[in-house]
Amino acid sequence: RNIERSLRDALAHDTLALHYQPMVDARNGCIVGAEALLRWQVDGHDVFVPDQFIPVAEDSGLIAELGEWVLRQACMQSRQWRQRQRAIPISVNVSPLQFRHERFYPQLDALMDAYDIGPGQLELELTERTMMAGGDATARLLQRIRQRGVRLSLDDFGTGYCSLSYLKHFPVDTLKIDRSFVHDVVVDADTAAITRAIVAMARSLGKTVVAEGVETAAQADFLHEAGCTLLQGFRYGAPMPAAELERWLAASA
Ligand code: G
Ligand code: G
Ligand code: MN
Ligand code: NA
Repeated sequence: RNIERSLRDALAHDTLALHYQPMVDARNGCIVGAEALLRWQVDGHDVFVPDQFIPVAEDSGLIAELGEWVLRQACMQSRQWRQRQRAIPISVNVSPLQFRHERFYPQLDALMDAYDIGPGQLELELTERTMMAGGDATARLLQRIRQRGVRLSLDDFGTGYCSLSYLKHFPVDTLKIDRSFVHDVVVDADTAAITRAIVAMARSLGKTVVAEGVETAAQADFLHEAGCTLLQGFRYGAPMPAAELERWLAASA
């Protein structure tokens, strides 16, 4: 395929970049983390968006290489912020096939060593689909990753088939409430009730709760009041180049 050839080229020539979206403390708006989001741009314009090229990378087998590139960039950035600014945890998205690839854990382990990434400084965002597939082997791998000091985050929570009671079986540190819920909390009473229940249950299980896609003050107020500790969304900042996030970090140091 056309995208596949271009993607090989982009990997070889560094047309790819990670952008970073701030996660803020719901109490005071301070940056306490960032989600890395892959961008493929020329002159500031998207060539393709991740929803187009990640599936191509998965189908063509390029995902292991692309995934390693992403992890390496995130680890390099983490070390740089630790040395030059202040350490903030970085969350990296991992696609299902990337996660199941035999090279995944060895790559992760080696990169943690190479860039001297401490416990809690790296978090992986996985969807329910990724965590539910693969049975015991997946469960063991998830445990191993956490024992390595890497946090696990359940991404897009609420869009899959997971029942609330199943939450206790997922070995995750963080739960990210999908932006479709966040969008509706202030307009739909049922969504508000469900979201309150999700946050309360997650907190009672000792998990950090992040709301994604926060765009308005009303949403932020609702979520903060419901007990959500971290907020992420255009209200605080869109995904931005590392240099831009650095200016924020400098300003809030
Ligand atoms: O915000 P954005 O449009 O970039 O993200 C679209 C989708 O692409 C999201 O579901 C996000 O999780 C995914 N995505 C973004 N960056 C990466 C990445 O580095 N690796 C993987 N596997 N998925 C990513
Ligand atoms: O699936 P995942 O949660 O990784 O997807 C992240 C995606 O959400 C990225 O494409 C990012 O650009 C997008 N995003 C981040 N903040 C907002 C927001 O406030 N509103 C909307 N509509 N999208 C957002
Ligand atoms: Mn994500
Ligand atoms: Na998400």
